[in-house]
Amino acid sequence: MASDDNRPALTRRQMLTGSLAGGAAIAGSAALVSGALDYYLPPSIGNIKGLSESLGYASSRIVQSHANLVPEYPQSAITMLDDWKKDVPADPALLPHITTKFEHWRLPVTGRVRRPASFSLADLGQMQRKTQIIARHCITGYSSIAPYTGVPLRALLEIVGLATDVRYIGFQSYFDGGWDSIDLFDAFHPQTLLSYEEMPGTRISFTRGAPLRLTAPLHYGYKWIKGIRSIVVLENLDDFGDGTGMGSSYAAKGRTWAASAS
Ligand SMILES: Nc1nc2c(c(=O)[nH]1)N[C@H]1C(S)=C(S)[C@@H](COP(=O)(O)O)O[C@H]1N2
Ligand SMILES: [Mo]
Repeated sequence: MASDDNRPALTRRQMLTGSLAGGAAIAGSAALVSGALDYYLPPSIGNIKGLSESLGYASSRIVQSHANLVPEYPQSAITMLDDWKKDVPADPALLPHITTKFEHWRLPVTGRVRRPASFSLADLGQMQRKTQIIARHCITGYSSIAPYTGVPLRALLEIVGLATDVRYIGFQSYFDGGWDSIDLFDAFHPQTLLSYEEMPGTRISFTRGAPLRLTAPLHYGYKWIKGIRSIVVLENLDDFGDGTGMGSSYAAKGRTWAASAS
């Protein structure tokens, strides 16, 4: 992991403002995302005494998540690796979308959601948009600093709404039939994006993960799933992927599900 030196220092005032804003954001999304609410709130939420405890708990989770922001770099820090030029075999299911420039492509979001939906790239482009230049560390030893533009996964999950029992978000890939999953802490992390542009204004290439690619800032590169085909919202990992409960095609091959890089 890169040194902490690039992380912006948080003043106490910023932390307080951040946690207040976080509290408001939680209150605001409560109606839409009860799964997230469960995640942020302790079991005592149901009584009056529980309310103040719950607010404290929620704000400390928000401060924790800010503390876990990875450094963002200036344009000058971007590295171009030969590795990017490597051809990634695309699933034949993607081929028709190449000629139509993904006009008819849809991302299905299914599972434990209140409003199952599918989204075109144009739909995703109209949601909240974030550009970030961050480091991606491969467990085999090479890192790159690259730009990613896309929609925060959180914004998409707020649109479909999570059931109260949700714990994981699963992804299926066009490339190599890969599948992986993250928990809600990662799903709601502000730097977890579904990235559709590799440079602002330039659609992501197949090598970099077209049509859509996850950034999982706290994790090794193998969790940064390329070529996302569908998203499934899960209560547990039992029936996901190969049905062994491992939650990740890489874990099924011997790596850890957590893939923690920090
Ligand atoms: N579907 C899919 N996604 C994938 C991979 C893969 O083989 N298939 N490789 C992963 C690994 S191991 C790394 S290190 C990063 C590399 O991302 P980059 O090419 O953008 O640097 O993509 C990840 N995403
Ligand atoms: Mo990797």
